[in-house]
Amino acid sequence: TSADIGVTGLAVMGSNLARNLARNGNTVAVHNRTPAKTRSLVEDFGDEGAFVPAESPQELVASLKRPRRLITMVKAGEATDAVIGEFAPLLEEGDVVVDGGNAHFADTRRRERELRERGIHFVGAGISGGEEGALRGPSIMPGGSAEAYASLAPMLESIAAEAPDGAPCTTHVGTDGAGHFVKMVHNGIEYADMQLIGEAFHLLRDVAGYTPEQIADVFGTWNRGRLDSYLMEISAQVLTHTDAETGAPFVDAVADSAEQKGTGRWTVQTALELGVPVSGIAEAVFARSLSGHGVLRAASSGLPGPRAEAMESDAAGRFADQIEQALYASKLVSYAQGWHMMRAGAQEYDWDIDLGAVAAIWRGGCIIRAAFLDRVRAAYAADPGLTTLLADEGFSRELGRAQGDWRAVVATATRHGVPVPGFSAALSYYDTLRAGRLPAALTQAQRDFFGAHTYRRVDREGVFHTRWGGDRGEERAD
Ligand code: 2AM
Repeated sequence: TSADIGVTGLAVMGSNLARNLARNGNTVAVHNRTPAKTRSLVEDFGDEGAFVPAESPQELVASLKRPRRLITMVKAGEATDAVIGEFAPLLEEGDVVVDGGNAHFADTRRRERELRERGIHFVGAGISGGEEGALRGPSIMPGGSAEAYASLAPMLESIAAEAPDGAPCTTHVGTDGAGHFVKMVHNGIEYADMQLIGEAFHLLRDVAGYTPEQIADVFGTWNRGRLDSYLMEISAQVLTHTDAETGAPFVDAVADSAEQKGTGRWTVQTALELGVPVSGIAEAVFARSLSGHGVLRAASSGLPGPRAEAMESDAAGRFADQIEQALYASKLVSYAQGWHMMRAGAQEYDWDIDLGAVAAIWRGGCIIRAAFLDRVRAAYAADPGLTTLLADEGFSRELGRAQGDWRAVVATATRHGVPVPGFSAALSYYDTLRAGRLPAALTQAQRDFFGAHTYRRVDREGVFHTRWGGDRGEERAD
């Protein structure tokens, strides 16, 4: 009974998290269903800190100080339920179980409720940063009771990434599924970021005529400005890489069909249920999906496209600058949509989410870490009730400066037949929000015509219906 915390599930993420905990002075009990992994972890990395290997769940639980703290790092879904089912009977009131996997927040809510009935705290913690992050400092998004968070905070803060200002990249996000919910939105935003960078690449390659090497330079320049981010940096690195086998740019050797594990899809599904338009994220999910429809693409490859005029080389440099504006503005829209979704989720599930704090803990460790997130943090610090990030004074000024180039990029892409679903969906969202009047008025009239679905009027209160099939007189419908 000497271990500060237990980790069960010692695949790469679990092992690295256990090592991170041990390296930071915690005594870590480690367990895996297949004990060989436990042994090899201790053999290979035992000198990094204090590990207590356990061969069985009973042994693991017996080695923990009380109240016990146990992190499960197994696959989301049935495996997580199986592991919880195995450990819960061995635990006591006041013990804390943390699920560090990529669980769906609805599962986390259910598990939290079930364990709470037995007096056990359940914390669903989103962890981002991949394998490296788990080892050297991830962004950690824990959801659960305040009491459970208090008992975990020193440990989580010790292993989390540090933001540029030195703050640990973890905070108590909210109760039950709040942590896994914001992790889900994080991943949705990550999809959108990647899609937007992909569109910039596509335009620079096919319209501006740049080589991957030249595009890496452009990305490198952007990465020193307001687009400074981990994803921009690794994109530049990928583009300078040469394929060992063919000697061609590596990016040309990779099959152009993107896969997904499902968190982007979850984000969009949940957004649809909450009624939050996350069109930037949705377009990113659909773009990956469409890229993978090889048969459909082959059947469509003969469809006519525009005759594209080649771009002069001096125009290309100007175009690259415009793309930076389009990318920045579109990114801002995706983030605004993601934050709208977190606000809506917090309201629906009664979570007290500090929207600025979420931005703060994404400044380091996670895949979308970026200088930009400190701006988002500051926007919510200035106005915690901010309706949309787009309305923040600084951001709206930048959108004002970007919008001309943004439109030019979407227009040029369209003329050249280069798909920009991310840029154009973001621009449409922006223009929809700006619009004084929307054709939703006609939609409502159509609905009233064919289905007597009623409408409201601009000039007075009430609900109305027009007798379309009869004398076209108007009647009150409320
Ligand atoms: P294993 O090494 O015994 O397969 C990622 O798959 C991690 O989750 C691995 O450590 C794996 O253990 C563990 N895991 C997957 N399914 C599990 C289950 N049903 N019970 C316990 N551990 C499981």
